[in-house]
Amino acid sequence: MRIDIVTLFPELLEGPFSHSILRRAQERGLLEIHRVQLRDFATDRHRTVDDYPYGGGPGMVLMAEPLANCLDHLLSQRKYDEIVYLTPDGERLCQSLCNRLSLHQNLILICGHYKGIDERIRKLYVTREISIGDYVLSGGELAAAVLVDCVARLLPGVLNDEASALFDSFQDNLLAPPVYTRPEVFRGLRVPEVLLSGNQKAIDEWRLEQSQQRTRQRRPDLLPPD
Ligand code: 6GU
Repeated sequence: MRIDIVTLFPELLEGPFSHSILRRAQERGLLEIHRVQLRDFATDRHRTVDDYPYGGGPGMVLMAEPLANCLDHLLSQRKYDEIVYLTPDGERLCQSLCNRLSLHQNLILICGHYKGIDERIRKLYVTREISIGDYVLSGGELAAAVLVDCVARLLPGVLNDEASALFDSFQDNLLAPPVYTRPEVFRGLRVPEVLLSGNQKAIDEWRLEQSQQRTRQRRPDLLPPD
């Protein structure tokens, strides 16, 4: 998968992809991330990318022209499956959307700033608008990093134990069960006996029960209505 991220702050997107699973995914050639500096597509000598909103009000708006030039440049190189604009008024990101996005070959992510981007870019280019939750970030970069992380770990070959994404919280609308590792007793707290029993059927049943119980207690909204 190739992801082009259009941003005014490419430095914000260096750290998140340089370690651990995302780094390995890139080293293995499973994931290619390109940071595209929007300012390089400005048309005046001051390299202006934002301007005051028509109608007044606080904040600045990312201008249509630099964004259109940038997107036209990318679109002239290859076909993209989706052009995603990260915005708090977009569709809320969830695991099933990550699953669907992970099936694509080429994505563009647009990071907004200030009061957002000129509405005409949304009309003319953007195919999908995504929010990562009901709170406001100062820009789309952290949201883009979240989206890339969630999607990249689903690509075949990225996780070492390929089955492990299948058992994540949310993959089946259940929260994950508790996990334990050595030692058997820590500050007086024992690992549940069943996990030491070697009885895989009993272990699977216990995990399912714990998942259901956790989901009922913490996230009843995830359960089907009865
Ligand atoms: Cl995608 N962008 C910004 N600026 N804030 C957000 C968001 C995105 N998702 C949640 N809050």
